[in-house]
Amino acid sequence: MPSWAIVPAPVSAEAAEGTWFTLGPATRILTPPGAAAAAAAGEQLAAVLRRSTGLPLPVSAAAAATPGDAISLELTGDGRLGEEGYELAVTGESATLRASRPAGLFMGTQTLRQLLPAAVEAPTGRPGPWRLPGGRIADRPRFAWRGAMLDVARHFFTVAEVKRFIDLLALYKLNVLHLHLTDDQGWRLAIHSRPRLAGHGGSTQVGGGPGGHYTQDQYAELVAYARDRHITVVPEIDMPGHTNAALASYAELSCDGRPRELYTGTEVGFSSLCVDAPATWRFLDEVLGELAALTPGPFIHVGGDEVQTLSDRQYGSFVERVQELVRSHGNRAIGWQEIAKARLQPTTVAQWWDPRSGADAIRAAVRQGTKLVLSPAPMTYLDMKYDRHTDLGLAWAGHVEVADAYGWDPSTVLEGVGEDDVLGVEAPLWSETLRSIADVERMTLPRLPAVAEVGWSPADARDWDGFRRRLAAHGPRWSAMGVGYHRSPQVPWS
Ligand code: TNX
Repeated sequence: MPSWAIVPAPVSAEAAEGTWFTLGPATRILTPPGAAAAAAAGEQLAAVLRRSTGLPLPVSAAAAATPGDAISLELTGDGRLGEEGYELAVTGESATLRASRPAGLFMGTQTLRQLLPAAVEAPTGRPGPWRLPGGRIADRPRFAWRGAMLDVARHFFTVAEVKRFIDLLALYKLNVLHLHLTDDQGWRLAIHSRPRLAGHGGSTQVGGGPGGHYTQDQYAELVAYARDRHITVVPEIDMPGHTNAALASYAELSCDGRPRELYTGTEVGFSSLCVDAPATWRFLDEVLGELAALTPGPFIHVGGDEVQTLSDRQYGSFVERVQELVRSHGNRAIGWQEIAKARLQPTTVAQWWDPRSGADAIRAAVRQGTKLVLSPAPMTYLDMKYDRHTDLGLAWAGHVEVADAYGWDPSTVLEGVGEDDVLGVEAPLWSETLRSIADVERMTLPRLPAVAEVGWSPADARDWDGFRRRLAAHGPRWSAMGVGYHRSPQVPWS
């Protein structure tokens, strides 16, 4: 494998030593004629490169096959490279990116960015030269679901801040943004039929700040921004627990009919919807109906974690009924691992997070055909401290250093669960201790790229020592982007 610092590592790469393609004033970006989504990948690449290089890089539909002095994006017209796979060939005269689908072209342009000098990420002009190393890459993802979760409930993050987070996902070829939209401390999405959810339930956050929420237009803007980067937003409405903000907004959701006080602490497990009350099911039908209308992707996350106030029977029948409700609105349900205690429909997905408990129920569900998203806290939780010196974050699952985030394999990490049972991986970032997007970035980098490589790269393309060297080259890239990161002592930063 050449010494290129591509993260996640591609399936195969071969350098043509001594060959370089230098971008210049005459370089063009060519896109497949008549394919709007593919043309968009070319425009997005141009937008990144123009700011720092100052080159015009005009984007136009290709007239003939692969001319010189161009970055050519081509669609193969068959399914050979899969939904997200691509091939990149760089000679002294041109760069050619081939994919079967627009998503593959987009993924390939992320590799192209990473092959250029770090300064290419700067928002304003830099000197260059802007050279791509010659060679060939063939690449496609190992898993279909490669996600990150952002908790906008414990602390609220604005549309502009979430877009910055999406930009990081895109750079590392992640394709799912799971938004944790509701919790005890805040309800962050306007629901027209229930205006007090956002208006009252969204009015605070952990520590008592002003909170905030997204209007439906703002939320749709986030979904579109992600979709333009081939990222699907999976919205989460946590239930039946983690619902204090809803209980504070609508008294009929509690069995005693009394409104709860807004909550700004960080305890978990105390709140629950009144699971047998008709008012609860009217409420959930309205909320999930409005959410389904805003959700182009198939999945809606229904939470289901850490309920301590219900019997197993109550919990199980709640989950079974809610997955049916999600289905009735045309979506597939995903929930935290606890939902494996219920009878799951074959299309429902469980998200494994807590290796301390529940493994038998998960294995039983998997034997019935349930697919898993893997988010084991000791490896993937971006809110865990790196080490004892980290000021931000929690430590209930231990410390998560870069080597922990990197050093595991999805097909062996949980006994009784193999490659085919795994839909993919996801790194959750809970925000109890994170008050700003700078805090978010410092916990996300450099661990998110580690999880991205676990989800994308074949096992035989991965090794820790190579990874930490490649990762080190991304520090200057993040600095050029104006994004902060944790200088983990495990990575040989220059
Ligand atoms: C557990 S992970 C939770 C969250 C907390 C997180 C903190 C999960 C499904 N539930 O409510 O924010 O730990 O690390």
